[in-house]
Amino acid sequence: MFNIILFGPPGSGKGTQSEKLIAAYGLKHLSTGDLLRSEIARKTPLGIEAKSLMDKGHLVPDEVVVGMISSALDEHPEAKGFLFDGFPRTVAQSEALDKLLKLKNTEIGVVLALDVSEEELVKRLLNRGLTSGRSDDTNEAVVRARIIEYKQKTTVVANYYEKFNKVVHLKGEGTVEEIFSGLCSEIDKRLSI
Ligand code: B4P
Repeated sequence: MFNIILFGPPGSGKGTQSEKLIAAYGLKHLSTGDLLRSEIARKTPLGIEAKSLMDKGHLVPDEVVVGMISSALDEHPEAKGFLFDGFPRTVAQSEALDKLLKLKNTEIGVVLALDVSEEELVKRLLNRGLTSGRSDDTNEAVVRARIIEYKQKTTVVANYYEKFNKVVHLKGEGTVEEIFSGLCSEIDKRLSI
């Protein structure tokens, strides 16, 4: 089993690249953002609580997202590997993920981190907000709050995995194809070992 974390700030291309990576490598895609938006669409109690936080650009509590990921892992015992997109976003989430994977006798193979400048992130997200219907993409103050939340709580996740020598930084600016090809070459290197 080969498991990947696609890491980066909001708008860095995680969702975009995940679609291509799961098609190329047959991995199971686990996006906490998508899981939360599905709860919101179904108006579940979890979705209602999550929406009020997401609309302010805040993270959802660790126990909520860890619970969702734990269930999703259990639902796919046949998976040949998982692609984690937008998770983990805090050190507590990283520690919880490591424990969940250990129970399944597996671990994270690589953390692929997309680096994108702040102004490009804001531009991309506001642009997506014009068509996506995502309320967290339409307001610049909320977009900037998400980036602040990322700097304060999520950048440390890369430090956590750096301790285990698992992080590779890639430039997240350029065409979608160029970035995809850089990601694939990093994955292929590790799969051929
Ligand atoms: P997510 O759904 O994870 O979304 P995101 O980080 O905002 O965006 P992503 O990185 O996937 O978008 P992409 O660049 O692909 O999170 C939403 C919210 O959910 C969070 O703010 C938080 O509240 C909550 N949440 C989720 N996970 C959580 C967790 N683990 N813990 C706590 N809370 C959690 O796309 C952005 C735009 O850029 C698109 O329009 C795309 O077309 C464009 N784009 C992509 N690549 C490009 C390129 N190379 N050039 C130009 N444009 C590009």
